Amino acid sequence: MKIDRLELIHLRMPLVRPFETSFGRVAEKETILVRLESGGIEGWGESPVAAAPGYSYETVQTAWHILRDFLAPRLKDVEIARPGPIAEFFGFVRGHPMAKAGIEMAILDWFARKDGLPISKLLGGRVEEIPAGVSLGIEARIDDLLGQVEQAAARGYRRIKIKIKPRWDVEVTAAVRKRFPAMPLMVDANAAYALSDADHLRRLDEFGLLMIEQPLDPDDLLDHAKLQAGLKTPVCLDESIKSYADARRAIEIKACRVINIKQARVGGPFAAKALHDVCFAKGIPVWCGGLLETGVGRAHNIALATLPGFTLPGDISASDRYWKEDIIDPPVTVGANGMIAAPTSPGLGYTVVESRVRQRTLRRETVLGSP
Ligand code: OSB
Ligand code: MG
Repeated sequence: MKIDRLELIHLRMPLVRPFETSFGRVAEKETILVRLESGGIEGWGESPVAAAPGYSYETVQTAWHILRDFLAPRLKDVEIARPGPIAEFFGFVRGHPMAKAGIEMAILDWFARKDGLPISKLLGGRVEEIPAGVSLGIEARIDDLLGQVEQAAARGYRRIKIKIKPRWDVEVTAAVRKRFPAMPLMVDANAAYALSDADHLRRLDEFGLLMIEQPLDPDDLLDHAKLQAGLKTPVCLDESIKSYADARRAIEIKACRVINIKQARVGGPFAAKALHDVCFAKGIPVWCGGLLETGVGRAHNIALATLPGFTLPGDISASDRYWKEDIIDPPVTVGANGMIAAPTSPGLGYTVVESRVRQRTLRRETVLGSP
């Protein structure tokens, strides 16, 4: 396959509720969709960057630049024989995994459509449904958060994650745990603490949390290992794990007991699969994280989460937890059993509704092939 046309689409989508983490608050998600065409078949991917470099250094502007000026030109006249890691083409660009991931997802979707198979099959996924979890942001008041947890529990979510930061942590977790004694519960700090907070973080041990996600600086595996040694609650790493090699190191030095896999964070579906495989072999449970993706990125996350090592509910929620109207049809839904059915139809398994995409588009550019 040679790519006839590659398009970038910068979207801005209003969230149903502003989402606040330790690094900031967003009311509208900005993202980049990647659309490719070859022989009359299309393929869709998403680089779920943000407007600001809070979660990672990548933003809409940096990813657009890397995609348009480096990654897309590299694929001109290149014969792509199979879906697979595009690292072989993109090794000359250091970093920028989200930019790379958007293209790799689009290539995977293209091959899946050509073969008439769902993307989950091409990745090697096996199960037909995956457990849904939800990630709830920092709120102005504890009561507001309790209301959100209540709603999520009523919708059947199998696991609830709450965002924490200094002064929005122990008291908040205690209140949620008191109201929902049996709910599988975890917290995500997005790197808001230092090792000197270890005594404080140990207070979370009494709430029977599934895990604490990314408590410390992403670059500091060593301090995570020190923290984990004195903590009953398992440490899960998100921002720290940028590659298969990072996972190997983190497991080796016992910096974590669980890993959150995000395909956009590690450079694409096949890098994510490689990461999954090493964790599966070493008995480290993994779950699929999210970056407030539109339906396109979320469909790719659902497919990834069908791999056998994804034994824990991830941050894969229904479309209506994020958007009034998702850009895919049908929307992602969670059944009364708290499960999401992985599509069995070709490609993403959802239709990208171009009229809704156009409605939310800030910029669209053909970066390879004729406009
Ligand atoms: O740390 O997991 C995170 C959203 C944006 C950036 C970082 C994170 C998150 C989430 C929500 O927790 C994930 C989702 O539901 O898509
Ligand atoms: Mg996280």
